[in-house]
Amino acid sequence: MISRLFTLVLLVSPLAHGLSADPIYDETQVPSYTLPDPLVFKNGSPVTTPAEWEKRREELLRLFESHVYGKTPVGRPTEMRFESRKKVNGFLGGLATLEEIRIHFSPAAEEPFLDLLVIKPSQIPETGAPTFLALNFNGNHSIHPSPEITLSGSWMRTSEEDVKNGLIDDNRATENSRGSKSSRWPVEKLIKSGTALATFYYGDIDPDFDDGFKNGIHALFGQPAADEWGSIGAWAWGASRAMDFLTTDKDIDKERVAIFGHSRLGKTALWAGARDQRFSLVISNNSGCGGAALSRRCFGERVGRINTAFPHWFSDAFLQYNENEAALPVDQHQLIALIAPRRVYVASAVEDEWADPRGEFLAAKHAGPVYELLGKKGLGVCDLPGLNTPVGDTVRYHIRAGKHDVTDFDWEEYIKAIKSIAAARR
Ligand code: GTR
Repeated sequence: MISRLFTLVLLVSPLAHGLSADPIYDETQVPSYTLPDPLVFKNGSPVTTPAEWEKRREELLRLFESHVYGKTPVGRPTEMRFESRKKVNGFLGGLATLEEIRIHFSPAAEEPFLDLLVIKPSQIPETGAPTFLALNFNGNHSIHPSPEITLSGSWMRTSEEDVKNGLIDDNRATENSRGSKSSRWPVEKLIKSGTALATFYYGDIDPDFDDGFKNGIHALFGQPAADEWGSIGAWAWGASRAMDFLTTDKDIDKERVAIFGHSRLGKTALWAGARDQRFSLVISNNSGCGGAALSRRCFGERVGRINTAFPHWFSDAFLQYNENEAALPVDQHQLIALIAPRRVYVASAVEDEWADPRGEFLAAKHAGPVYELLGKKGLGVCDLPGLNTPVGDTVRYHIRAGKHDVTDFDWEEYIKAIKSIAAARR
């Protein structure tokens, strides 16, 4: 039997084997590493057919649950319900309609809930509109200045700058914060392209601070065990509940729903997309460590650092890989492979070294063999492309000029990617 081991030997420095907690910013200091093969079962036997991949996929999902993100409850609470709270026709000067839906998880408790904002083009084709389901950091009202969007009353993370600028007061959003993140949300551009946008505030599902999992959705399901979901697992689960609603809306093309997230929400989008096969395109925008970047490169943010700064994001089991990335039974190219044969778009920014753009590129590339086994093409290039030059098709990648952010360039490419998927047949 031929093992499909592939080894990446990079320049090794005797001083750096990834043993120190310090981030590496120099390619020559990246330790040599061997990536675990997505196409070899835990017991060493190779995966050679799509049917075998289905079994390997389950095995890999369990490994990511047990060692990285934690086990997540399967499916929706039986008593979950959707409440339409607002509908506006003639939004954006008549270009769009707006609807606000509250997803209730339990009849017994008002909280937690998920407030989903859905903005659709006024003219919807027979097949429904391709739709971005996007998690946001600052409340639905932060994506656009319109007073029609309800101001979130949920707990918000804050920074000195947000307080100084009067955007957040006592961890609650103020009226000033309407549209405060609109540079990252070109709503008119999306609508004019014929796509719909559904978005929700991630803190509705789990407020982003380490409270020992007392609040958010964890309060409803009970204290997680060491191998159960952290906040990324919870946010990803929330995305699937938002998808549950979208499948009830005839204006949405169910075959063309993309899950989108930036940074920690890019990590979330990948985990949501790996688990939930209803997402036909998964977009990781500058997701970095614990997202698209290979952990074994130890470049930029590292496992030990992320687990220290954000102890609530992953399961406690992930802690054992602090300063010990080589011992991980998985690496992030396998997370991307879990999305196969569906589309995935990994996007980096050249100044975002903390997120390791090259590591994000390599993970997308090394997911390729799984795509090929399933009859699709992988990334199709060996080397990091030039700036602002997307490569690949089913697996697509770009590195754009600039810093850690979401820009119009990114969205223009995501629009092309979602529109290249065939519309649902009706
Ligand atoms: C950083 C964190 C990154 C990334 C980012 C964000 O502080 O180190 O992993 O998630 O936050 O989400 O904005």
